[in-house]
Amino acid sequence: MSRAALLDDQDRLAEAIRFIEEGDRFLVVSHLHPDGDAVSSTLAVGWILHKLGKDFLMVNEDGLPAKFGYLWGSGQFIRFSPDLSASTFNRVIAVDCADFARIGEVRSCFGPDTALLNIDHHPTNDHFGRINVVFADAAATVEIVHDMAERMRIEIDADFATCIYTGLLTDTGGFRYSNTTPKVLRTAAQMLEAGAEGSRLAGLLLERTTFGQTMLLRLALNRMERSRNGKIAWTYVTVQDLADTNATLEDTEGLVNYPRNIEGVEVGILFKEMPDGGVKVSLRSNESADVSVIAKSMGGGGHAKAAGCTMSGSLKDCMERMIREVEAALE
Ligand SMILES: [Mn+2]
Repeated sequence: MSRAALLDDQDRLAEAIRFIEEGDRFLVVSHLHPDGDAVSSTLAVGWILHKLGKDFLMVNEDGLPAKFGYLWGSGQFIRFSPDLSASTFNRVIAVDCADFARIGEVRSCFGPDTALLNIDHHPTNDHFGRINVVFADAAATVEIVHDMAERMRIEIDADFATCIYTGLLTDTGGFRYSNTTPKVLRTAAQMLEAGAEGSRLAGLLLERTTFGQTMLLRLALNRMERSRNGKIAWTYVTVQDLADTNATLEDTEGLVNYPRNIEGVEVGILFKEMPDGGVKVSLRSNESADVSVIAKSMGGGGHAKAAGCTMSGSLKDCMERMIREVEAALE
């Protein structure tokens, strides 16, 4: 990165710090269906505000996923309810939100003059804040929050370190994705030194499954199919499967990697029959194929290597149509 760009990043961070120091009362929000980075960056910002003796509320339209219950402040991560709209906040900090709409219902807590600090790492972020700290080269939003705390010279403890490590671990797929930079590993190392328990967190977040998840995986593996040339592999999950295995839709997360990971496969697909009709399709590609083009042509979207869409029709019909589309795209 150029020297000018780095200076600009430092200016943005300084602005964000001023925004925090000048206010007394904050609302901290993130995106719907919060993932590890969304939860961790919300709590890490809460931890900073707590250290500074500020008033704050952390609210999300969807509550805290139970597996993050070990994090500092998880008990104060509130699920939005309409009576919260009665209290408005004029300083809001949004973390890990690529666009304003992803904040969801919590927006009803914003006053007409709300000043918004937008801290994020998604390259598609549309800079919806008054102050925008959007660093697309950061692996996770927690990386930016950590840099803020460091710049503010707040002494980091094990609670904060565990939040930061959790966000780094989950957004880099366990330090495996291409966003795992030397800086990510240096920050992670510092968090271990500050008391984060790396192997415990990896076990909890990357390895542990529920019985329902494993039974669902067994069904999905049993049904794995592949195209004649071996370039497309797919499997599916029905509404009945979820009931039979006592699993939830969230338990299907990661299933699409099984077809994608097979040697020779270029596109892996997971079909999920939805309770309210339609079929949700997750597409993953390995090398050359840009699955976002296919997803977009079917009314969905995403990235070149990870995309999705929702189709209408029976599961069988949707599977046949989508596989034909992908075959055509690979020709
Ligand atoms: Mn993130």
